[in-house]
Amino acid sequence: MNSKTIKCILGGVTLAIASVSAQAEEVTLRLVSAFAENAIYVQHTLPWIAKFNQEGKGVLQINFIGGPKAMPTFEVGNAVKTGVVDMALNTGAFYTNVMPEADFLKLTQIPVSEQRKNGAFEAINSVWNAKGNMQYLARLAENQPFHLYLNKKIDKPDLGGLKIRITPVYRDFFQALNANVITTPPGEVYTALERGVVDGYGWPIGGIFDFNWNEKTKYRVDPGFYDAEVSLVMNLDSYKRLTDVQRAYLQKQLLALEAQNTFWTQYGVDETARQAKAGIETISFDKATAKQFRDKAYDIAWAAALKQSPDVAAKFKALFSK
Ligand code: 173
Repeated sequence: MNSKTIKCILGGVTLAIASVSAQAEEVTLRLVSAFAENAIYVQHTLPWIAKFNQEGKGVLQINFIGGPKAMPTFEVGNAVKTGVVDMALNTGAFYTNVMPEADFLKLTQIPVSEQRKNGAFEAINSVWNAKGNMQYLARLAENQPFHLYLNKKIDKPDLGGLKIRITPVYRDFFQALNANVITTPPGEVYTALERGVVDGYGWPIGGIFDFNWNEKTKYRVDPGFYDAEVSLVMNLDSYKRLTDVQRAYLQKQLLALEAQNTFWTQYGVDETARQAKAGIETISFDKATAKQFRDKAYDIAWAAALKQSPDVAAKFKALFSK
């Protein structure tokens, strides 16, 4: 046997050991959240992470690093794209800097269980893979419409003269209602309200108590519009690096997480009651105006989406609508 052959055999042995250990080795995924740790989305997910780690010993683990104190909200998307972290709990509005299409997910009008069946999930992933270097894993919030919260009374859907805190979710709609808009992450809303920098803000039906915004909120405008999309996403390379066993384990747990989405309907009801109890008044319009308001929200958002990214928006619109 010459030395080249020996090297070759040794190399083969090393490779074989490497592949065996790759199969057996537990992998830990680093997860950051774009929402603060006390936010309902994180609180809802922490028990799932604990169970994930309990049942995934020797296979796959999640290391929850933290929220915006660990990484600023609007930087999380890029950190997932580049692999600085493996996973994030995030919403599309916070990573339009990675791909503008991320914000389109607020426009889904069918449950995520149906999105998995009708091709919407694959359509999302083909964009997320190609443009964001991300795998879209699971949607962990559903049935959470967005609302406009105000400190000044309005009697018609006109926000002329009002300064409203936004994210990309609300931009086109609130601007179409004549608002002056200011983009901030959730972490800056309390101070903005306290200092009178804004007269109101957009947020889903639930969660304003998590940040004490109730102390600085007089009115909620009904009806709600869109559906808050909060999801787990993963760096595509990290996802591809998983073994089949690890990926199957992840998938099983992701479906279990989505199966808990029934939580959100009652949560929305409870949060509505809690707001009323806290003295937050509801501003509502007559039936026809309310319908116009909601229709306008969707019309404006789809028009903006179709302008921004015609092919993706057209495909999503067909798959996301009722
Ligand atoms: O208002 C926001 O910060 C926002 O865009 C959002 C998106 C999903 C859930 C909660 C808030």
